[in-house]
Amino acid sequence: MFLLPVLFMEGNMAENEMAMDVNYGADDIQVLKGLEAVRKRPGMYVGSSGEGGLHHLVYEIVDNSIDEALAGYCTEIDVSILPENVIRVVDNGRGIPTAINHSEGISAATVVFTILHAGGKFGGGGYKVAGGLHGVGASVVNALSEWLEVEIHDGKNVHFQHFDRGEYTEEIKIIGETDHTGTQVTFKPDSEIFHTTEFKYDILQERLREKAFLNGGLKIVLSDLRDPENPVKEVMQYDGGIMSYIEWLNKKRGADVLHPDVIYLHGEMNGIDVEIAFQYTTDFNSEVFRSFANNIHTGEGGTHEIGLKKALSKVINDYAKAYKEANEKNKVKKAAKKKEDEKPFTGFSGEAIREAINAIISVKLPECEFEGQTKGKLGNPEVQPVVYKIATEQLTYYFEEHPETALIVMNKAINSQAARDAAKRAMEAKRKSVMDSNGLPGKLADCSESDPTKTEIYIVEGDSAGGSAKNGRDRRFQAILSLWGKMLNVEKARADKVYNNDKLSPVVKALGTGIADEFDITKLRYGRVVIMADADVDGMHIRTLMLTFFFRFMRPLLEQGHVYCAQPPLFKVWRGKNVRYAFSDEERDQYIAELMGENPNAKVDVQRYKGLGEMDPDQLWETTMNPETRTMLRVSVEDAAKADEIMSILMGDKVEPRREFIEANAKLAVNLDI
Ligand code: TTJ
Repeated sequence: MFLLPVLFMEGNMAENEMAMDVNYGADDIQVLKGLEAVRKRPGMYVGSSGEGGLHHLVYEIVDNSIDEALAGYCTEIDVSILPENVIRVVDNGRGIPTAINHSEGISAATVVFTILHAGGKFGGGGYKVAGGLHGVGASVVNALSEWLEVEIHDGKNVHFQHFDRGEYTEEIKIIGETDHTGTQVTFKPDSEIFHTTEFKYDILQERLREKAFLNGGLKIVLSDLRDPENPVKEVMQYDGGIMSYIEWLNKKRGADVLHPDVIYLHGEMNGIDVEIAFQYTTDFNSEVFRSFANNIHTGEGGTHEIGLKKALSKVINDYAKAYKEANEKNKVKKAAKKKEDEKPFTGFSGEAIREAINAIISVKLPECEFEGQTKGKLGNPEVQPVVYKIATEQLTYYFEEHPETALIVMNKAINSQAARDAAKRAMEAKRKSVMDSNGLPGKLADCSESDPTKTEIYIVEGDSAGGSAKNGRDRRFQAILSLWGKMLNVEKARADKVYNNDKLSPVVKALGTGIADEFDITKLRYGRVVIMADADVDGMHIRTLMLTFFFRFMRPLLEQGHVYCAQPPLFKVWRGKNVRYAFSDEERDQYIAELMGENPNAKVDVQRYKGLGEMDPDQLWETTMNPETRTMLRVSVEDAAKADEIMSILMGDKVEPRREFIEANAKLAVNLDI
């Protein structure tokens, strides 16, 4: 198996506390203070000083060009990774104004790159985003770059300015003539700030492709020129916008579609622009909503998503009701009334309506409020009724225009509802039989505490690891559940099958919440649900399966931050009695060096843990389970959504997406030591 991205979630890296070495000049004291603040706490401005923050720099610059495109003046944005991980962004917009900005007394372009939050003032009427990390602007990128250069073509002259760590010694100047307009920014992220300065092509590709889909027609070119032998270039331009995005996602997932047309709804009201595209697939039990506000992915959903879900329920239920009534009238006429038709139409549940949907909603508004754990949830209350109104009106109209699609969607809802009702009956029966015993699975070593705010459960694969965990734990608040048996292919499973699966049903019983429509968070028996699997490929497989299961059947568990991945060490490094545990190759090498000290002949031993089972209970406690010393990663809904997507690709019927995925990730697979 080749499963990955989920596992490389960025940990809570310590913020960089490095102080900056600056000379305070009387005039630019404000500017320097601003830049210093950014360098002192990069996490506050770009999210982290790790990989995420590093890539954020690129989006921050590209967003300026996208604003120019939204204003209607820019059609192409070129992003290049140059040798030594230097980034260059070039657009063909009007060019940042270079004239003196009167409030600051310097060139507007210089203001953009040196004064915090200046970006918006010159944004050319695009949508601005308040709060959170978004739209913090070019000055932040400048402050966090070893150097940055801007070149502006205004149709006549080429203007140029150079900065070092956000500061300049020379004013902006003309260095040549030009016959076109546009802006070019080149920068090298500061290795004094970032733990890593190595850009990952795939990360940039995914995000820039998303931007290209969200801004239909806009041409974004991504190049990787780091290896002169092997230059990479990719053009991303999608005239169909989010409709193309749906088609692309379905293809990538290997999902078959239930109806040929992607349903597209679009409207504007009260200054809020709404765009929706969706299509049903044969991937039952999957429900994918991808939502955006001002081009920013809202992984935790929010008011736009709620508005759309309500509209779907309303229109599809109304359609089915009208359809049934029309049918009954016909039948009365024919005097051939069947018994089942006498039952009143009670409607479909939201889950049944949404089963197997693949949907995108993108809203644009003057000012977004982001909330939630990761600021990934749209909070603006005024958005919900606007989305609801536009979506209900347009979808009703769409169904009138496309009755063949409407019928397919309605029949899908009927089938989904029937399957759910059947599953519910099966669960009811099953639960009765479970309740006859003590209700808890045999492989559960429970804890003595019962207050879920204090307890945690470790889900462990395999008996030897389970044994170590059981003996190493603090039994007062830590429960251990060993998994065994064959993993159910969650992809194909409907809720009733989960209860009959010998691997998943113990998890369901131990957590106490039930699943799917019946899920009830108030019944959760453990506040933290920790997946503890080996740091190898099999471990990743299990993690991916578990996360997919939680994503599909217990999503609120993820939304409310109850799910974690334990982080067992990869190496034990020791010299005599002095023992260290390393979680990466780098850390291992660092500890070896530290333990050797000045003595080149010192004997330092290294053990690579092949699995959790190799650790004795004390080691497992100390490195992985002890709240005082362990690191655990909380799993976000987005991490789980990624796992779900990988699962669909790997377990689906289609060979092509699987082959593509494996090929694309073969590099990583090698790194993973397979
Ligand atoms: C502002 O209004 C007058 C005409 O130009 C508008 C503008 O600033 N356009 C603009 C900015 N296009 N591109 C940018 C830009 C591009 C990059 C790569 C980086 C930055 C900070 C801005």
